[in-house]
Amino acid sequence: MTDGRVTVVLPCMNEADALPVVLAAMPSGFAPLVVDNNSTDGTADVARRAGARVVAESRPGYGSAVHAGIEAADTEIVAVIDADGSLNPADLPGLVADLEAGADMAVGRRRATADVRWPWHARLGTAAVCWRLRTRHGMPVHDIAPMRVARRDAVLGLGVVDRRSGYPLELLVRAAAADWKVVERDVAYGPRAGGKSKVSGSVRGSVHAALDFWRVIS
Ligand SMILES: Nc1nc2c(ncn2[C@@H]2O[C@H](COP(=O)(O)OP(=O)(O)O)[C@@H](O)[C@H]2O)c(=O)[nH]1
Ligand SMILES: [Mg+2]
Repeated sequence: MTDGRVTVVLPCMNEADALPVVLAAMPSGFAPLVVDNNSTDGTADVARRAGARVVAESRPGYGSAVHAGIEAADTEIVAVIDADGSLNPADLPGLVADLEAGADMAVGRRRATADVRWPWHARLGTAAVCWRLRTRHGMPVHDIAPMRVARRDAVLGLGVVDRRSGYPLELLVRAAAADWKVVERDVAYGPRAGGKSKVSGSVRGSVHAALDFWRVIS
């Protein structure tokens, strides 16, 4: 059992360096659930030492880890946030407030802090995909739900099948099809607290993400 009101799913692939910073910033009432995706840097031990619950998911991919975490959650409300320290868990209570005010899902819109490294190809990809989400799917968002809060059973009920980087995008497409009320609010986006980027920081990661996005949205 978690003792928190909200389970915070943290998909992790080698985030031992950044994770302590993220876990230390967890507001009270938010119980971290680290999903360790074949890390080789001791991520699971670091998480346990910091008091987080840990589940292992051997199938690779961001979506695999997120899905495993939501399934393992034992609270009505679940949050998902990156484990690299670029997003601040202190922004989670605001999203939960939106949910409690009637939203089916509350999502963050990244707003860069002064020192962030946010590659142009990542920004452009996000902008293009969100334009498509707004015009084709009527989903009023400007970011691809990098941080989100929703009810566990409802999210599982949407039946998202992507298990890689396309997961958050498919979630938004399915939420639109299900007529969900999705509320977006600004959240701070800063540099990683440590470790290495797996997605937008490299050409390989960016190409994979772009292909995953295209599969979902085309
Ligand atoms: N489980 C799992 N998590 C991943 C994978 N790729 C990225 N992540 C996690 O997703 C979050 C965002 O990835 P990150 O490397 O920061 O991507 P960036 O923000 O585009 O540089 C981090 O918490 C990563 O550990 C993956 O293949 N499997
Ligand atoms: Mg990141």
